[in-house]
Amino acid sequence: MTAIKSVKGRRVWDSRGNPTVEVDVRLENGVLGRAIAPAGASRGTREAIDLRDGGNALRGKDVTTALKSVDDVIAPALAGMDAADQAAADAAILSLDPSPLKETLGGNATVATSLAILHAAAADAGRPLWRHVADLYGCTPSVPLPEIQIFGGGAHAGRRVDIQDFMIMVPGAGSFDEVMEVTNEVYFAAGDIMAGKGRLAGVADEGGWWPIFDSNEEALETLLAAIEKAGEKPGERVVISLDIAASEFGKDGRYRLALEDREMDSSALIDMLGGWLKAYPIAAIEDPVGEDDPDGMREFTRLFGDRVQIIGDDYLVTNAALVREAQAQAACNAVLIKVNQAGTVSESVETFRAARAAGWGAVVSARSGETEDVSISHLATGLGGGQLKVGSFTRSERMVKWNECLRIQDELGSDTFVGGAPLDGTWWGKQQRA
Ligand code: 2PG
Ligand code: MG
Repeated sequence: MTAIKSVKGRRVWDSRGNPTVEVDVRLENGVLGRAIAPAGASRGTREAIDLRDGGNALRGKDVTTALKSVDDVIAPALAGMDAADQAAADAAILSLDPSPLKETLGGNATVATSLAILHAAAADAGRPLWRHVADLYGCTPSVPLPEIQIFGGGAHAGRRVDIQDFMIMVPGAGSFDEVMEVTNEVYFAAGDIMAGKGRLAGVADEGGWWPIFDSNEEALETLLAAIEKAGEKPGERVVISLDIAASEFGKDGRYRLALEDREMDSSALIDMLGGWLKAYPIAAIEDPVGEDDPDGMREFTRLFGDRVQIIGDDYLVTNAALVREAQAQAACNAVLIKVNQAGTVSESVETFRAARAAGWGAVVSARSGETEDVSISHLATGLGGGQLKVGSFTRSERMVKWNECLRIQDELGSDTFVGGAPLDGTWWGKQQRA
């Protein structure tokens, strides 16, 4: 056992230029673990609270209250505890804030601390973080399959298009390098097509192109054209995945597509998405309906759950109880794992396990506000059998995570690359087996 000596918060800045919480966990023997809290823009109402000071300074986004939680409340409770006992450390943090959404301490304070403990324990054991995670949770590590954004929309691109993430996956690739190569070709092909048509405005929050499209379908057509321009046959090595983020434009079963000035109910939205699933090689779809539309999610899953990965993000907020409830109701067949939605590593891993135990997919994910922290590349690898969603193919807060996966792959071997495995049973998996 190596005891925790000190826990110290620091204000640093994220990819959107907003303040965020960094935590240093120092052990008695001098070893350091450090992590930074990310921040979402399209947040689920049931996720851990990202505690901000409010007021006028720094547009209300300062984190001095969350830093006080770390220094004055969490630090004294963790001093002397064993850094290798992640479960006990996380339980101690939880006991300090029994509120369901961690509004007292702040989820940003708890997640940075929890991850920093994980880093400290790995460093103390002289192991890479992914190996520590695999050992701690008894998992077989594997290099994850990326989900990479080509253009942004929704809350990440001034709502220029309604749908938030237009992404590709390359499950037909044999290695992480191959995914990077193919994605580079598709990303720049998309940029060229958009620039050629006067449809390119810049880059969105996660580094995907900021589009000027007249409809959501134009986005899908452009993505398809980009895949082809890159020399790929859509639906073979490369497939499309979408984050609809429907809670951002829907409430109480009514949805409003601002771009097309159309309002629709849940079943019309499901029909529209069903049409896209027929017309385009879409292998995964996240939050197809709103977080407050369980009937819609059940219906969508009943209709399409056998051929497409249906990922709950805002709908499940990395909460194991919500995952089990959704499983009981046959809603979704995969979960997005965002450590800051849960607020601690232990709760996130519990959610991951609840998903995988029922044969669900589990996609470890970044937030739209990110930093140089690479914890999620290690978590996705160490937990094994997963997928990784980080954003696009530009901007260092994204590339640092993809590049870390390349380094991990060098250590672990490309034969552990997940490829199409987690998509088994989905539309793409069946295509592959046929
Ligand atoms: C999402 C994420 C990442 P945000 O909705 O999946 O794309 O966005 O961090 O803004 O919630
Ligand atoms: Mg999402």
